[in-house]
Amino acid sequence: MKLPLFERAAGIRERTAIVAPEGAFNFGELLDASGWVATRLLAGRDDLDSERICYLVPPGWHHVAVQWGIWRSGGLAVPLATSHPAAELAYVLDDASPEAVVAHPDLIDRVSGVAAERQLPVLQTPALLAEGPTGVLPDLAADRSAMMLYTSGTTGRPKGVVVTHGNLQAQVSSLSDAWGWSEHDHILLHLPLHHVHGITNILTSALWNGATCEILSRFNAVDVWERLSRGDCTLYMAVPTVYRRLLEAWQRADPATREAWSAGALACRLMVSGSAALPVPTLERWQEITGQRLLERYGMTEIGMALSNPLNGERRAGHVGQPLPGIDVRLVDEAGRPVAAGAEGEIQVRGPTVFSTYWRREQETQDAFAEEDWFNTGDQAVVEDGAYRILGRASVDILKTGGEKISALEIEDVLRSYTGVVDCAVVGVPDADWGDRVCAAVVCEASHPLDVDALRGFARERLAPYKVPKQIILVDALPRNAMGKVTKPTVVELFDLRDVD
Ligand code: MCA
Ligand code: AMP
Repeated sequence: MKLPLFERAAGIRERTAIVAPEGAFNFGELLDASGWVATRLLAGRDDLDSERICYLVPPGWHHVAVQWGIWRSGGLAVPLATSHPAAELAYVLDDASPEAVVAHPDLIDRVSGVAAERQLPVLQTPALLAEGPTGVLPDLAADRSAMMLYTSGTTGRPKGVVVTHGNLQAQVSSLSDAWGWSEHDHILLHLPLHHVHGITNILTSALWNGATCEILSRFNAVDVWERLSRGDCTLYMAVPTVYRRLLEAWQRADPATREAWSAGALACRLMVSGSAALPVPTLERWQEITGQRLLERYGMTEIGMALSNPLNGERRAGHVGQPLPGIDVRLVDEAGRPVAAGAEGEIQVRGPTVFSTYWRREQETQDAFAEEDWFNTGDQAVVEDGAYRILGRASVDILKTGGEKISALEIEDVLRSYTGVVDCAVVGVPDADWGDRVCAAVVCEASHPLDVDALRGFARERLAPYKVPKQIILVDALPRNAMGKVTKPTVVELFDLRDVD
């Protein structure tokens, strides 16, 4: 069976698929280049049979050609985060146990050492996608694994969420119906390509619909405004922190520039916010300056998108709307029973969009599901006049900073491994810019004065930059309850609540 994503592309070879720092490429070029990548990865075999291929490639043409090439060879695509230090990359390589790593010349130094230590071959772009022979590529069924994205949870280190081609198709089809995607769409992409938001909602949705995805190498508020002001982008999607950055840049601009930028934003047919709660003042201010009412939606790596405000109809501030087409959503109480109308509960999701498994973690996969295939999201919500409102997460140890989900426990483990640290507590302090600002209270040995900058440097070598605490304070003891458990809400109070909307 041929996968519909590639079949559809074959029917529109001349349309522009990707505009990237490397140039503009049509669907025919994407099929050709990904065919050469797939043939090289196969190296004479019929099918990669879901072997993992990790790739560290900046957002752009090479990235997309490599992703499609892995898919077309029957491999399981494991994108590596371009912001991660070698230690985080090493963790993913150990967990995913890929057969090879693909690296872009700009990033190869970060991964070549850790790959060599594991005797993994490193294949380089652009050579991997240079013109060459195209062999026979395998036919793939929808239940074949497509990609694995790493996500933090309440236990242990990040887990690989395995998504099948069928899951991906269901996610993209649902969003296409709900948000009215068509081949006439043109969307900007600057979000990282190791998350569902960038990969599924933007890149794959565009390519599925024969639309154009224009990739910026990184986020810069002025660049985004300048690009929007050309008036030919139809869609824009980002996280709340990005909208806040855009508002700040607009505020700093002169009146003529503001007018041009606002007109560009108004020319879009839809602007979407998600990955974290959109503060109502951000939504309102955005509408004031652009005339656009942001559409807020809710999703998760394991399920894609589940809830969305409508394309046409009321987009209620502070709410995430209704279940998307084809997706079952319900709220349950602590015993797992559906709650009465209007009561709070945990969101459960079921449907063809829900992931297949956590990579090599059978028990955790089982624990994540209730009876009848309902996935437990760990998010609390309530339905008010037919629209869901997210109330927060069940666990205080899962934080969202600038749209990145992180585990406080993982950061604590790293801080505790630093000589002189006796104990620590990592918390998310409410912050208007980041959502949760990652902060740490640290207890150190009385005999061992601690250099906070050195501790931060230690963390920076081991953790993704967004996990490194923005603020570290030294305390004599951590606040604990009668059971001896650290009371995290009291730890939060040790830090400033800055300028929170
Ligand atoms: C960068 N920094 C951060 C973050 N990003 N700190 C905390 N949280 C962050 N998210 C730090 C850097 O380490 C650096 O610190 C300083 O901020 C400036 O870094 P820079 O790279 O210039 O930052 P930026 O380019 O302005 O990045 C901010 C950003 C980015 C654009 C908001 O974080 C971003 O693109 N976030 C979106 C992530 C995303 O796509 N999430 C979706 C996952 P220092 O100066 O100390 O070195 S959720 C998902 O996929 C689900 C399914 C869903 O619902 O969508
Ligand atoms: P991730 O697994 O990184 O995809 O993050 C998913 C989590 O982001 C969800 O479980 C929610 O906690 C949070 N999230 C996503 N969208 C929203 C939203 N619109 N409002 C509040 N939280 C959100």
